[in-house]
Amino acid sequence: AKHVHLSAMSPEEFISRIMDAEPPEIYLMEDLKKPFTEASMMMSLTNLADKELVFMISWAKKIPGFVELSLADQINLLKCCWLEILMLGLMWRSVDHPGKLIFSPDFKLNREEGQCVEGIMEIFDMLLAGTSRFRELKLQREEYVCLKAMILLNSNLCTSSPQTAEELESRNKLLRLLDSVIDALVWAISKMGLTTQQQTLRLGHLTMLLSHIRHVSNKGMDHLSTMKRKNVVLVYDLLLEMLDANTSSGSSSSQPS
Ligand code: AOE
Repeated sequence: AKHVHLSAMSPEEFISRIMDAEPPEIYLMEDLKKPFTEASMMMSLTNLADKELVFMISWAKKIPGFVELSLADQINLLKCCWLEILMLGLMWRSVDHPGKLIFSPDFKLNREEGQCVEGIMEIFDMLLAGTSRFRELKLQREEYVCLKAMILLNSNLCTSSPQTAEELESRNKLLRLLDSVIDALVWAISKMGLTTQQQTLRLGHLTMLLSHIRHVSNKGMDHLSTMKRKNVVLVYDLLLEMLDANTSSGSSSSQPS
């Protein structure tokens, strides 16, 4: 079932493909010297994000149809949503650990530990609130993978205005891809043995959580750029340069600066 065209793929097949695309568990592999300082905590968080972003690119490429989009669209989508994707992943890992943020199996923080970084507790609280909401809803793995793909494919829709024929074609592919993900999510919800009305409500509740995630991501971006102004976040590897070298424009609009 490797080369099935998107339009010929059942929601079930689509979900199984995006489940296979899931990144592995990522370990930080540092000896965390507690108590944290502002610099050491930000450094560990940044190191973790660096590793996760590498896997995020391979994850995106495994979503059926993603690599058929124009390169410009692929890059813009990832640029717009990388922090939202990281945050949804974090919420998913933390869902069974009330009050804790499971950044990785070897890097878990509770909200009080956020005290050492100025402004971070506010973000932690919003992340914990989203996590609690997913816990209340008993988010299923199938739903989680669909939501993550939805964030990626939806991140750019309202800001891109296609000019050329090529851009238009890529945008149409993007819209069809988004349809497939919505179909997949609807199918996943329909497997849960709910009434039709309950299924509709669940779809509404799950998609409304995406607006909370977008909000937290915007707040997190602001926070990251104030940290960078204070020089707390040091240069994050060569990752950014590597990514920028692959772009046609060489711009990085969502890079906190
Ligand atoms: C959330 C989830 C997660 O798994 C890891 C992290 C680590 C840092 C956390 C963040 C999080 C939650 C919000 C926090 C933030 C630190 C401060 C903020 C707590 O309040 C994020 C560390 C980010 C490090 C910066 C990495 C730069 C990436 C640039 C990306 C980019 O511009 N492009 C083009 C890359 C696109 C790649 C796919």
